[in-house]
Amino acid sequence: MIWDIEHETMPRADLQRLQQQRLQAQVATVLEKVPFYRQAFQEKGLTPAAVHSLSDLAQLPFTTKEDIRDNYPLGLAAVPPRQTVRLHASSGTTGKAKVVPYTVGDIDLWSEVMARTLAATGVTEDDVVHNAYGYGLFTGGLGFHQGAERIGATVIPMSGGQTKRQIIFLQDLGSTVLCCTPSYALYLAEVAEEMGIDLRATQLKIGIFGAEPWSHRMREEIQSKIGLKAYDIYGLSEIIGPGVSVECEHQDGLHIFEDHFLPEVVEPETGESLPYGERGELVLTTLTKEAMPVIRYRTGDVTSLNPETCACGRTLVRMEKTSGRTDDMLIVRGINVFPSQIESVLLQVKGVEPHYQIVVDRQHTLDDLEVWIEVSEEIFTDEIGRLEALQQELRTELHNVLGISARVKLVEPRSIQRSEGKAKRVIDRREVYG
Ligand code: DLL
Repeated sequence: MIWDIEHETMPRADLQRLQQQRLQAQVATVLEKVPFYRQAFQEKGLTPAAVHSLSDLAQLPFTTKEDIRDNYPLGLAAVPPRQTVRLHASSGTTGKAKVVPYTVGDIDLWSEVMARTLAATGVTEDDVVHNAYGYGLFTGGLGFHQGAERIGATVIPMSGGQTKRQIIFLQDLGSTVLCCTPSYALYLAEVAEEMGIDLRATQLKIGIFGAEPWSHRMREEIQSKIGLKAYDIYGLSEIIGPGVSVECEHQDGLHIFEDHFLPEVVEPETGESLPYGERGELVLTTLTKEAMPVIRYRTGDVTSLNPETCACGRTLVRMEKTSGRTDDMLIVRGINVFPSQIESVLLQVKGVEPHYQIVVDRQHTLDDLEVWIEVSEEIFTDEIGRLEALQQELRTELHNVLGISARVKLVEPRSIQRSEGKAKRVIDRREVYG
């Protein structure tokens, strides 16, 4: 279903006109209210009049994660604290938290884009939404909550944790929609199985999974274990939270709500804009944010854009399912390796579970890549010869996909830590030695 026909199916020429007007207004606001942007524009010799058309966007300065951290906690805010009604924060793996303020208007915008998001996956007021994204500083819980309420669905604000209780409720409360990270969805399936409960027999029909990269094969795995249709949702705190883009029923890319978030793809090294279709780093500019508008934010996420009208009727550009982050991308012996590539291999090989961890180390001067992979219960109790054959098969498959050799360590079922939120897939020990 399309929640906002006017904006989601607008002819692209009209949409671009709207984006341009909004961009001009957003630039004027940051230049008036945020000293950081005044300085960044001055350094490039730019005035507010620099933005005549959307093509001028490419000259504007970027905003990075470091800029948000350097201005911790609220140095990039464009409104005084009394107009702020909520703060969220995302921690990341290192350094200070990125704190994000919201006005009443921002919360309204967020509810609206989340209503569009849920509607795109088929959620209506008749649905019961089991929301297992974490409530709190993380934007997942409250973001989904607001969107589901706006649609008029029934929300169960589960948050993360209490996995057995989640499963009982999934069964007893007639939930039709499951919202959580893809790794937690798999964990729910695993615990349900241990409890002797078949989630495929519940009312669940839609799953909305995101907040971390996951492959198409992982989608198939989740769909077959839980018995629902799994949709990808993308977003980030610095822009709004979840609600930047989502798949529609055709699942051929994620529609970006472009009337609010203006996307570009740039070459990660040079920052040069790339044409539609080419893969690079996603850069987003907010068009209607009040408390913390951001200009050309370097998301670090790798994708490409497709502007063709979708079979669903939406004219909104589609981003390819992200293959990972520029900073998650491991460079091992000079070769780029994405955790998602490893995941797709695991999901292809019989006898292993998609629970894995990647350990990169440095032996003398050479990078060493080791993948810890859980074997299935059945294989684990089998004879040694079968384990060795499996290990060899994985080594060969990983080499085929990655182009470099990796050591494979098979570990016991359930020995890799499960996550209630985002899974931690990579341990890079090279940083420790410098
Ligand atoms: O993860 C917001 C969110 C919540 C999105 C619930 C979807 C569902 P942050 O904690 O700020 O916000 O993390 C944002 O997570 O830059 C991506 O690297 C990654 N990410 C989010 N969604 C996806 C996805 C939320 N569908 C960062 N696929 C982003 C791949 C994703 N990566």
